[in-house]
Amino acid sequence: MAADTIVARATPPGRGGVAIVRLSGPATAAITAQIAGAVPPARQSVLRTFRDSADEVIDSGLLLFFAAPNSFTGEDVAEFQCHGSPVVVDMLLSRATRLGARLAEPGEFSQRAFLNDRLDLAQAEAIADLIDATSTQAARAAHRMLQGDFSSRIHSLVKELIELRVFIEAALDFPDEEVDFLADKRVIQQLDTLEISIADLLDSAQQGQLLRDGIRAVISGPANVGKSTLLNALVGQQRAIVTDIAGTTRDLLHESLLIDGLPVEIIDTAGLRVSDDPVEQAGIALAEQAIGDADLLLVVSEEGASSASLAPVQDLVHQLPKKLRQISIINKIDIEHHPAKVVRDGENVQVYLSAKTGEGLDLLRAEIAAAAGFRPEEEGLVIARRRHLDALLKASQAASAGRGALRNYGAGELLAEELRNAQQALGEITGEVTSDDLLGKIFSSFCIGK
Ligand SMILES: Nc1nc2c(ncn2[C@@H]2O[C@H](COP(=O)(O)OP(=O)(O)O)[C@@H](O)[C@H]2O)c(=O)[nH]1
Ligand SMILES: [Mg+2]
Repeated sequence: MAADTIVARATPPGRGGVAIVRLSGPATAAITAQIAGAVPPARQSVLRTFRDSADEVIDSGLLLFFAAPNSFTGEDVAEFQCHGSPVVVDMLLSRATRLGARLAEPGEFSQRAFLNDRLDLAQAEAIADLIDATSTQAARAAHRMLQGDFSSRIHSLVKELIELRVFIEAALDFPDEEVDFLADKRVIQQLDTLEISIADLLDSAQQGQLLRDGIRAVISGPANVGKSTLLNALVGQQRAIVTDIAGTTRDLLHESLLIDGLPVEIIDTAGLRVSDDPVEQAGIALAEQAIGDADLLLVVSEEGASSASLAPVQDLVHQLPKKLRQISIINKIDIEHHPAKVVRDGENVQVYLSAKTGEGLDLLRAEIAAAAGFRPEEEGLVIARRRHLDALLKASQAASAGRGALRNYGAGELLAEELRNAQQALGEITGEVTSDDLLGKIFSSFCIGK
C-alpha cells in the first residue's frame, strides 16, 4: 500500500456540467471529513457542501466514498462531483493538497490499482487504450481486455505450462525411477497443445494490435496518375491539391481513416520522376523516406501507362531492407468506361478503380484491410500492444526451442529451461514479472487522473 494520498481531476480540463476530483490513499477519509463533514457510508452518494480552510463554501455536490480494499485502487477513495468549473476544481485541488494530499502523476491511480492487485498489467493498459480508442471496435476490444478476457487466456496457458514443467522437472529429479519421460507421448502431446495455444493467442493479439495501432499506407507512383485524388477520395474530403500539372504534390500529406475499425494512416507523396526543380526533388526525397517507413505501399498508375513509368517505385522498393506489402492501383478506369475489379496473380493484387468517380474504392478498402491481415468480422477481439506480441513471440520461440532440444538431443534440462523462459515471457504480459522501468514507462503514458 502506498503511504501517501494522491488527488487529481478525473474529468477532462475545461468547463462542463460536472467535474470529478478524486482522492486515493490512507489520508482520504481525514481529508474528506475536513472538506465535506463526516465521511459518508461507503458506496452511497450524498449531497454535501465542500468548504475551504476558512469554512467558506467552495461548491456543493455529490460525494462518494469507497473504503479499502473495495475501490478502483484498492485504497480508500473519495470522489467529489462538483460543478464543472476549472476554478472550483482548482479550489478543491488546492484544499486537498493543503490537507496533505499530493497531485497525482499520470496513470498513478491505475498504477496503484495494479500494485494492489485490483488489475493486472494488461488490464491496466486496457484502461488507457479504452480512453484513447478511436473506433467502436477498438473501444469494445479494449473493454474486453479490461474485463480480463485476454488475461484469463494467458493464465490458463501458464497453468498448462506449469503442469508440464512440474512433470518434466520431477522426472529430471528422479532419474532412477525409470520414468523415461523423453519417450512419454504425453510430453510431446502437451507441447503440441501448448504451441497451438500460444499461436492462437498470438493471432488474437495481432488482430488486437492492428485495431489499436493500425497501419501506415503510403501512396506512390509516377506523377499525375491521380495519387492525390485517391487520397481525397479515401478520406472523403478535399485535403490534397489536385491539378493536371505534374509535380503538384511536394510535401507529405498525412490523413487518418478507419476501414472497418482498422486505423489507417494514409500518406500522399510527390510522384517519382526525374525533375530539375529543387523543391520537387526535396518532395521526392521525402516520398522515398515515407516509403521506407510504410507498412503498405499503394502503387498508383493509370490505365494504359507504360510499365517503365513504374520503374522508379519498384527500384526503390527493391532497395528496402524489408519486404513491403503492395497493392497496385490502376486508376482512371472511367475514361474508357471499364468496370472496377480486383485481379490477383499470386501475391500481386491489382485494383482497377476511378479515384474521380469513386468506383472501385470499396474494393480497395477491402484489399487494404486484407493486406494488413485484419479480420474485421472476427468476434471477441481484444485490444493488444506491441509489447504483448513481443512477449508471445518470445514464449513461442522458447517452446519450439524446447521441443528442438528434446527431439534432437533428448535434453530434458534444456526443455525445462525453455519452458521456464516461456512462462516468464507470458508473465511479462500480465505484469507478474515486470521491471520497474517498464512499469514507469507504461503508466506515465496515461492521462492524469486515471
Ligand atoms: N478521368 C480521371 N481523371 C483523374 C482521376 N484521378 C485523377 N484524375 C486527374 O488526373 C490529374 C492528376 O491528378 P492528381 O491527383 O493531382 O495526380 P497526382 O500527381 O498523382 O497526385 C488531375 O487532372 C485529376 O483530375 C480519375 O480517376 N479519372
Ligand atoms: Mg499529387
